[in-house]
Amino acid sequence: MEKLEGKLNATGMKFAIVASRFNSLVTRQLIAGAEDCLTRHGAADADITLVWIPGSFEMPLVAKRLGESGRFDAVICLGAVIRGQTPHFEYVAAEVAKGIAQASLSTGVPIAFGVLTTDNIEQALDRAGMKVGNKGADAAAVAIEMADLLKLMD
Ligand code: INI
Repeated sequence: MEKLEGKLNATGMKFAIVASRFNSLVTRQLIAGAEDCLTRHGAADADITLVWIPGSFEMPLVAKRLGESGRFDAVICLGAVIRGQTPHFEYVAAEVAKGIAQASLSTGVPIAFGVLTTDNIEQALDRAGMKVGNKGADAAAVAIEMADLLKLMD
């Protein structure tokens, strides 16, 4: 039986990280986790491009453009949408998730969803390197695995 499974080897791969400035207290920690994961798994620092955007709502368009550029093996989206901060929480969270999925499908480039959706800032910080791991690092690991898997499928 043939088995295809991506490995966590980022050597020679190029990544774009898209991060929102909104809630940057949280997103800076997600970026740190993602960078650490990428370089620990062999990515060169020069092969990581960080793109700042105003808020998570802007993420799908930028992720799509980065995917279309052909410059990156994978894109990692990092944001924090916090319920207490806006009555639009449901809309922003849903649109970002849908938009990122669409961008990945339309470009054929893996785009990892590292956007926290939480009730409050504490829950967000807990998932950005405090109590419950670092979702930026998790998203980066998914990006590496998916990029490797797609290469195997070429
Ligand atoms: N953007 C976020 O990334 N997180 C949030 O929690 C948030 N809240 O609470 O409003 C948020 N809003 C900004 C939004 O992403 C857009 O930048 C804005 O609507 C302009 O398009």
